[in-house]
Amino acid sequence: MTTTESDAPTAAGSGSSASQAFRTAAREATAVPPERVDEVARAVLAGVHQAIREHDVTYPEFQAAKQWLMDVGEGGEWPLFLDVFVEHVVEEVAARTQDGTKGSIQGPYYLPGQAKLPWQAALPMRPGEKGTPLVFTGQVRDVAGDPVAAAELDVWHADDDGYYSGFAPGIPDGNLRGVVVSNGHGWFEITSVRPAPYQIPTDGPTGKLIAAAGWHAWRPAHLHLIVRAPGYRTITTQLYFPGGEWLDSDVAEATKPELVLDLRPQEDGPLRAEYDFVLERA
Ligand code: MBD
Ligand code: FE
Repeated sequence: MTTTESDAPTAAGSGSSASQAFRTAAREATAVPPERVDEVARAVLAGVHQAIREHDVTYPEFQAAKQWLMDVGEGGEWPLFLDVFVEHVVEEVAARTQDGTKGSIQGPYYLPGQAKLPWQAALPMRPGEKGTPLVFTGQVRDVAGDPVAAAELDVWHADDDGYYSGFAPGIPDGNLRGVVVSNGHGWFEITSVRPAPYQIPTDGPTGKLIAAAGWHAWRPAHLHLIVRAPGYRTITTQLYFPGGEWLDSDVAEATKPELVLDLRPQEDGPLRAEYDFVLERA
């Protein structure tokens, strides 16, 4: 499928922009000892060998797979592909030792260094930003139930068309991104717009695999957060809307029942959503 043939919105170039963001992210160099490389690389290869034997994979299929792997690299979609199809298991392993609020995958669209905002703030948005106005409130506490003041809530989310600033073209830098700092009671109140569900770009190799396999390309609407405070273990997570489409079939398998927002019943005004975060000591 090409962009012009598709009637669904596509985030042209979002997948490859994610490669650029990954390369420029400050990351600690990890020296992996040879025994560990041996053990894990061997297991990965054994899994591939097993799939080939079990499914009688042919030479033409092997060559098609090789071509596709080259396309993913050349299209810059490895961060997109790996975060959609693999990261959830890495998070599952990390979660084995984690207390407090559940984590979820970071995904490919985080950008550090966003504007610091007071506890009660609107995320940067375009004049007349399209979508349902959203007010997201809550409290940051520690596992003992005491408020955590000056916690940073590093928030980012898609717009009403499902696009992320910094990745899809034509959106101002920093749109719907910000670092909100909790007050003395641990409270925060973030004004934004409700994000739309996210569709994996259909015009790249990741989208082509999804179409070729007959899968769907959707993630439920979500807010991304990194919550951090000095002395506490940082939580990277996502929050979802109750009853949201794709909540039970997220292509990235990154939903958890504990990560659904509480929507406050209301007659009019903005959509009001609540969530409290619990941090454990680092
Ligand atoms: C997203 O918005 C996202 O959160 C993930 C995990 C993968 C692709 C797009
Ligand atoms: Fe996302």
